[in-house]
Amino acid sequence: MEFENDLGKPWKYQDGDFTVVRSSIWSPPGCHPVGCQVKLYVDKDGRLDHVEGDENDPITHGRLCPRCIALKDYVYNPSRVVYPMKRAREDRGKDAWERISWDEAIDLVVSKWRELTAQYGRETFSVFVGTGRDGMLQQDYILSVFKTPNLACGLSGFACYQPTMMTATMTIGALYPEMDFAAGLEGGYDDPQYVTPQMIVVWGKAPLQCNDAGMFGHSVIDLMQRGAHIISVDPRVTWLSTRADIQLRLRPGTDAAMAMAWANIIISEDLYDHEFVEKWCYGFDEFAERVKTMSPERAAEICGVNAEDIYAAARSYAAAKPASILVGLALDQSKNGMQANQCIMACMALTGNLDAPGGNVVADLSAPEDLVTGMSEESAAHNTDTRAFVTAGWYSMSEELRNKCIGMEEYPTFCNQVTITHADTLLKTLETDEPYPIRMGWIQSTNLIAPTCSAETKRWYEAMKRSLDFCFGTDCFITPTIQALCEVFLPLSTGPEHESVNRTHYGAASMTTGINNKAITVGEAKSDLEIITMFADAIGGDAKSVYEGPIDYLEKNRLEGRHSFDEIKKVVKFKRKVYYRKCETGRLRPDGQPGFLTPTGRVELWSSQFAQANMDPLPYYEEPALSPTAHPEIAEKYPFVLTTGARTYAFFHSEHRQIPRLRELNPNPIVEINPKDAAEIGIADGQWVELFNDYGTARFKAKVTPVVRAGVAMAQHGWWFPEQDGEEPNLFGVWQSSVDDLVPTGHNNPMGLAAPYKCTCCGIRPLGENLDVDMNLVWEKFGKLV
Ligand SMILES: Nc1nc2c(c(=O)[nH]1)N[C@H]1C(S)=C(S)[C@@H](COP(=O)(O)OP(=O)(O)OC[C@H]3O[C@@H](n4cnc5c(=O)[nH]c(N)nc54)[C@H](O)[C@@H]3O)O[C@H]1N2
Ligand SMILES: Nc1nc2c(c(=O)[nH]1)N[C@H]1C(S)=C(S)[C@@H](COP(=O)(O)OP(=O)(O)OC[C@H]3O[C@@H](n4cnc5c(=O)[nH]c(N)nc54)[C@H](O)[C@@H]3O)O[C@H]1N2
Ligand code: SF4
Ligand SMILES: [Mo]
Repeated sequence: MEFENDLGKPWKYQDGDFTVVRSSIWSPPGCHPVGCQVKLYVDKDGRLDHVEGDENDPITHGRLCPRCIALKDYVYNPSRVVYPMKRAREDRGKDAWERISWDEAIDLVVSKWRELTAQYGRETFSVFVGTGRDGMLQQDYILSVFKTPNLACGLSGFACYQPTMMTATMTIGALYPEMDFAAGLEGGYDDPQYVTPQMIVVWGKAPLQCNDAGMFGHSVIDLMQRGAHIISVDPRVTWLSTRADIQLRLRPGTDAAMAMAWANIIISEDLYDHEFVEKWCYGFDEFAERVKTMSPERAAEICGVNAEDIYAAARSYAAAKPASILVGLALDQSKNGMQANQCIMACMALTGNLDAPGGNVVADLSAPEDLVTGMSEESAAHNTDTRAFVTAGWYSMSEELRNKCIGMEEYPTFCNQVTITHADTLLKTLETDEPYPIRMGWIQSTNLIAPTCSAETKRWYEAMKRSLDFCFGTDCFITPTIQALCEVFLPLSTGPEHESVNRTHYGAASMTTGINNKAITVGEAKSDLEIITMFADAIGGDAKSVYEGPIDYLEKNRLEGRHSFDEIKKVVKFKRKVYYRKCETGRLRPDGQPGFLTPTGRVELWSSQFAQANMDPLPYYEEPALSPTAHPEIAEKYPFVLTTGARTYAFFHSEHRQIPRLRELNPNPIVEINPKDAAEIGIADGQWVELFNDYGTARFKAKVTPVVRAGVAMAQHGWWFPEQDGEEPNLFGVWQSSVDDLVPTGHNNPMGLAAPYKCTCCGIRPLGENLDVDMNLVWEKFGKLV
């Protein structure tokens, strides 16, 4: 336990009239678990006065993004609901909510659960979850309390890090290798063990906006200041790409061709690390043979970039020692993305950068003194669980029940490893009651119709309305999803209102552990942990066989040492030890043997686990199914490649639209279009347009800008308008700019993973109307805090 890392002030201290609580903050509001340390200034009345960055944070040194600075506006937002509420089923969609007590709310849910599961079986209850945040770490407990095999994420192909995780597990035998930004090292960038990467490849990722999965995005800038160079593989010009040595502005969805060409160059020009390959790689010859089919010239044609730039990029990456690659969401949001990632991870291994200081660090699951607990022996032994840190609840159910997980028949690898339903299959079940009806739902941590965790969103909305006899939701706000579907609302406390633990990379490849300290109380809102405890108490019986309450959860399951929460919370954040070249020391395998946790004990360039799971064991290029480039008949109707969801500083997915200060940064839903395209279809900068394809339509304000490639439309996701009428049919205007309505279901890879959120097609037509948001109205509605 590295208590000495904390050099700063005590976790709680007095500053004039304020009590300052230092906290490694997590959700709500949503964020990926970077856990940037904040100082929460609480006034004499126990109210949050303001938030500052904590200069004692060993990683961020007090830097914050606008969402944390605006935290107070979220906590005391006038539209926030801090009491439980109910309404009648026939009042779904109406503002007919009535305040009730927590006891009544829990009773209502549990009695409905007893009634419906008695009639239809435990599997009739589906718990809808969104992206990782506080709630995700408790998904395991939700399963162990409710014993349902149907934890559901509506994101098609679980196209958020699961494909990347699966690729890493099946080729490297560990969760994805993160860029080494010295986060776990005691001395940070100056630690004697650390080597600054000479080259950082930013591949389909926006680290500055996203701070994705616990990677402190700004560290890229820190490292640039220390000499790191940048290569950008992104169709868009970004702040980072304008500082890059080489920009590869590829056509969306073609990353596998690009990555194969990189591997081809590295092998054919003999730029690889022979010793590492000899000792630690499996299937080199077959892999080399396969990537040879993708010449840089062919890749250049597919990707729409210059072949010389591909050569230069692969050579510079291979020459830089060390070099690291940041892989992002773009690789999950294409059916062919796992193959791209397979090559990218192969490049890390081929160049000797895998698990090297300043390269990409392999996740350290088996380190005995700071083991990620909760990893069942079963999953550790078989290396089958990409979310190994959350499986106790899954294995607390009988095999018979687990086998009822929707999608198990078609995608057993997916369901068993991700321990979650297969989204597109669940959608069909909700539409047809096949193989059995889903009659009860919990909107636990998603705003799926907003649109976030859905594709062909209107279908989800209709299907859930028809299928669910009873539905309840937990959130801070009445979201469009809750307004459309729920009978009971359970108010959720925000980060400053509860205690929790914050592990970067969700504990999968943690570099730091932070403590989310409680500073204030607001209304009757409760945390995810408190809510699940109330359910466990009300249900009793086998609901408690795995679950022993939140204190147990915090103290035993999420802390690296055997220290009490009270002890550790004073530290606020500590670092996990980092070990390099773990394949040599036996740290990657439960049996302590050298090597990787794959069937061959090596990095499998020819993946035996891909082969077992019905996938080609070697990488290949597959053109996006709805590609206007490859299919003239598509191009005629829908000439643009549509890529969606690039993040902004202002919002976390569908959140923060009701925070005027953040909304000012991005008042309207934006689609970016290249000036050449705009001129051709007669669109002026700032004009409203409609995007359309076979699946739906959505309206956006056009930003005409050369930062986007010609032929590509880049649209934002997660839009709703909290300032608008919330009742059906308007539902806060949720259907106006619903970009996921244009994303098709049914385009996952053979394992059931990945989906074309970043490479589908659309047409664009100009609109006569001006739909600009009236920011005065937004300020009027949400500007005055309560
Ligand atoms: N077109 C397109 N669609 C996308 C994407 C894209 O790139 N393009 N990205 C996809 C990705 S990667 C993801 S992960 C999904 C995200 O999808 P979601 O997770 O559904 O998105 P959010 O809007 O962040 O969160 C939903 C709700 O959770 C609540 N919430 C926040 N914190 C907590 C908490 O700690 N506990 C609980 N119980 N609730 C909380 C929020 O108030 C919010 O209403 O969106 C996906 N949708
Ligand atoms: N502020 C903020 N931060 C967030 C979130 C948020 O909503 N807001 N969401 C969180 C979540 S759940 C996730 S999963 C992460 C995602 O974080 P990132 O991985 O950074 O994902 P994106 O911002 O969706 O996209 C990254 C880049 O991919 C580019 N891109 C688009 N299509 C392609 C393509 O086909 N190929 C390549 N190579 N690049 C492409 C985009 O131009 C963009 O610059 O962010 C997390 N952090
Ligand atoms: S990444 Fe930004 S929003 Fe998330 S905790 Fe850090 S400062 Fe706050
Ligand atoms: Mo995500």
